[in-house]
Amino acid sequence: MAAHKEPVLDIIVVGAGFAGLYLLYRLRTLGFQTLVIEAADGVGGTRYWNRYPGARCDVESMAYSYSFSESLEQDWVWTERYAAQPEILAYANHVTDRFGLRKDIRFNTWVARAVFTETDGLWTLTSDEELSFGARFVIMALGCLSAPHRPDIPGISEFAGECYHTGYWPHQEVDFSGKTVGVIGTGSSAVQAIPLIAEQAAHLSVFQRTPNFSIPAWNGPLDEESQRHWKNNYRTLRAKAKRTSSGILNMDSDHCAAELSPDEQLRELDRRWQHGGLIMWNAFNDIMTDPASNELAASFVRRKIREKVKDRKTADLLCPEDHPLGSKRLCVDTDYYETFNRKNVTLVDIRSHPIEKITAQGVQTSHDSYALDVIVLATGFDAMTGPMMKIDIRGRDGVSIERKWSDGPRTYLGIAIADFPNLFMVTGPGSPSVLSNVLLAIEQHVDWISDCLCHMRSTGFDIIEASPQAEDDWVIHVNDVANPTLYTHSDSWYMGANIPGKPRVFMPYVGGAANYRELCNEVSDQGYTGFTMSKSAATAPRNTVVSANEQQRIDSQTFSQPRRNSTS
Ligand code: NA7
Repeated sequence: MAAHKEPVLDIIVVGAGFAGLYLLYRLRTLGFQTLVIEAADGVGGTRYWNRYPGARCDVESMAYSYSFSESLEQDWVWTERYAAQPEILAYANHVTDRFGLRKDIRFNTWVARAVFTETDGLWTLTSDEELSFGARFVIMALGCLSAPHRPDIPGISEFAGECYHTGYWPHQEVDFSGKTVGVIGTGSSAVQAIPLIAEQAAHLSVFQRTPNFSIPAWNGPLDEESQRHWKNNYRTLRAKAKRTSSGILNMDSDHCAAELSPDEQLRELDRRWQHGGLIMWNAFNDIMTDPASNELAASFVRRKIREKVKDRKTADLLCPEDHPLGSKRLCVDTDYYETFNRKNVTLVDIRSHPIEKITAQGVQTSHDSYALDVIVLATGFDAMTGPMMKIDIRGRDGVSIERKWSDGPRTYLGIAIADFPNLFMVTGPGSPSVLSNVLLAIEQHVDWISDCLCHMRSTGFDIIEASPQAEDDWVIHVNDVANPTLYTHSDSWYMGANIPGKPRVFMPYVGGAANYRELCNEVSDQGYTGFTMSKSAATAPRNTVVSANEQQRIDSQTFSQPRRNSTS
């Protein structure tokens, strides 16, 4: 590897989604020279790409927002209980401009390779156009759901009509009016898109392999009173959310199902249904560990589906029977089930009659052919590990992330990886990430990583690395808490089961966001246990490795010193 000729930055962040934006704000404020590299021509990450009709958050807008700036919290006005994608993207752009972040983001640059060099302890990132960037630290802020999964259906490239993936939607509006449309997939994206596509299309065929549990959002304009309540109590509400297992208020339950009488169980399920959204996930505190408890909620939702869907056969097909409620991400909908009462909508059961191929004209199953003008692939993502694996990341001795994670992701705290010094991840596998309010999860990781970097700067170390033992122990712990739960009982993207050939490993940390936060704090409070810190060969004799909790103050500084202004 050639020595760096260009200036080497303190930190390169990859990704300008919600994680990358907050990282840039925080690191710049702390005086680190930071550059964000982003593949798109704008900020927003997942919210930039997922522009399909009906795309919106499934955590309520007032909570699905940054907490780091009180004035931002007070100034920004969300208009709906669950904000739609354009409004979330507008929020990301507002934050970018409000804090002057744009000038330190390099857009339209796809990072293809990231290589650590032992000799100088630096990372070199190379774009697909062979532009090279050097930094002491790399922080992967790639998002968990940013590598769209385009299934390898025979003939897919032969289709003569329009074909779109929900995770890679065109910027211009797609007009479905008068067209015959097929949606493949029935996860959250499809559940949000289908009712709106159905309103326009001449006919819509929904190709369903696995039905999902979907809970009504009861979305609508955000009334002034609830906005005022949130804005007057943001500190208390955020603090309360941080003490919960999901970072989402009103979600946790104090009762296991068996503690309640059948009437009380029903009242609780009904209360959560009437409230709407994800809180059905925790109707009882043993819902993800006790099959009987789970079945109470599952059968309640199935009854609701049957009440809504008029055609008996269609209703039966829409009722999930093959996985526990919540073991796949719950969907949150507006009129999803009702859409199947429309005359122009057909549910096609591709579990019984799989798609055999896509032809120039449309979809052919083992039972029938469907002529289509438009195919919408709502087929999800190579979640959590996919975004990292799309980059050729090389740590010590050239070891690749692909090889390192060939049997499933291995991380320490979902933040760091042994053999990949000075590389951090935000909401990486092994952290609660997708099982919690992701905005809170992002802020927790960014704050923790920033504090760690400040600690290193003040102690003079410039290399940090997770120890193999700490990583092994964390992987065991992540599995130990997941294995007794019902999460492992379904073919979900949490398990990597949606991607052919992907190792079947439960990837997020299911031990609870509040517990996890405490564990991370213990690690830092005790001097970064499980990490080793050292000085790079450029600034210290080789082998100056000091375990983090034994470290001594070293006078020379290898970072840029804190500065008041931003990096450019
Ligand atoms: P999901 O939830 O992974 O849903 C993808 C859907 O696509 C799901 O119904 C899949 O069926 C289906 N699928 C995937 N591949 C195929 C093939 N080859 N043939 C037929 N059907 C297929 O992705 P979403 O984008 O909806 O949501 C992702 C997350 O974003 C969501 O959980 C929220 O957190 C936000 P399967 O279930 O595999 O049988």
